[in-house]
Amino acid sequence: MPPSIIDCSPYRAELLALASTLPTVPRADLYAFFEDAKRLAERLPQELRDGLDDFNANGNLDGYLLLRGLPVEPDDELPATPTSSPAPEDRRLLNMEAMLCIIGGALGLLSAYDQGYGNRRAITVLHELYPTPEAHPLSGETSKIQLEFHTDLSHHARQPNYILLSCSRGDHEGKAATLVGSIRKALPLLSDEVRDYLFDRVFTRRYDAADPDATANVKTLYGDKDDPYVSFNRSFLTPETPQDIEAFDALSTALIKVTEPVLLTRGDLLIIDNFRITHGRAPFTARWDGKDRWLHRAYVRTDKNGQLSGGERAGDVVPFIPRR
Ligand SMILES: O=C(O)CCC(=O)C(=O)O
Ligand SMILES: [Fe+2]
Repeated sequence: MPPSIIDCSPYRAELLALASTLPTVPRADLYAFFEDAKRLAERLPQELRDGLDDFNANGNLDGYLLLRGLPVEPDDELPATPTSSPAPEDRRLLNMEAMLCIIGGALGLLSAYDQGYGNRRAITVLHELYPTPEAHPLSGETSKIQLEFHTDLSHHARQPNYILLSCSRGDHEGKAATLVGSIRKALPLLSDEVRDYLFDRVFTRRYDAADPDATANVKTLYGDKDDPYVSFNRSFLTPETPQDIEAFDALSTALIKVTEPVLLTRGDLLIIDNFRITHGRAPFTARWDGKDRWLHRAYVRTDKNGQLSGGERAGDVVPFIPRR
C-alpha cells in the first residue's frame, strides 16, 4: 500500500511556478480557473503525480493522503482569517487555494453540491472553513465542540469521492486535529456476524429536520464485501431494531479505536477518501484575532460509484438526488 504522507517541500519552487500561471482572481471566472488548474495538474512533479494516481487507483490503508510542505504564503502576507462566507469575488488567489485546485484537478472534477435541504452557505466549489464567533460557545458548528464522525454528503446519490482540505492557518494551540477513522483498519475488528449484518443493510437518513418525508437510503457498509466502503453518521442514521443498534455500536467502536488525529498546519493539504473513512474534528479554542484556523475545502468527483454520467465539467453544480 502506498504511504499516506508525501513531503512536498522539495517541490516548493516548482509548485509556486505552476501556481503563478493561474488567473490571479479565481472567482472572476471559476470554470476557466478550474480548467487551467486541471491542465497544470499534468505538469505536477512526477513523483507527486505518481503518488496521487496511485492513491486514486488503489487508496491506502489509512484512507487519506496528506501533502505537507506546500508553498503557503508567509503568515503576514495572508489576509485575516474570514469570519463570513462566501469569500469576496475579487479576492486574489491564495497559494493554498491554488494547491487545492491543481491537486483536485489531478484527482477528478472539482464540484459544487446542492445538498437538498437548502445549503447553509452559497453553493460553490470553493468552501472556506473557519470558526464562527456568533456560534460561540454552544453550537455544534463552533470550535468548542467536537465535530462528530460523519461521511460528507452521504445522503446524496452522487456523494463525492474526495474531500480536499488545504490549510492556510492552523489553530493557535495545535488542538484542532481532523479525526479520521479508516474502514480498512476497522474491518478486521468487526465480527463476521456484524459485517454480514451491516453489509447492504439500508438505513433511513433524514436530511431535512423540517421535512419528515425528506429521507435518503444509506448503507453503512457496501461495495466489495472484502474491502467495503463505509458511510457513517451517528446523529443522522436511524437504527431501528436492537440488532441494528448492536451492529451500529460495534462499527462505531471499531472506527473510534482506529481513529487517527491529523493535525493540519499551514502548508498542509489533506485528501480524505470519503468512501473509506469517516471523519470529524477535535475541539479547539478560537481567539477571534484574525489568525484563527483557516482551511480551504473542495469536493472532487471521480468515475467511481456512479458519480459521473458523462459530459460533466469541473465547476459544475451537482443537482440534488437523494440516495436510494
Ligand atoms: O475542520 C475539519 O478538519 C474537518 C471539517 C469537515 O468535516 C469537513 O470539511 O467535511
Ligand atoms: Fe466533513
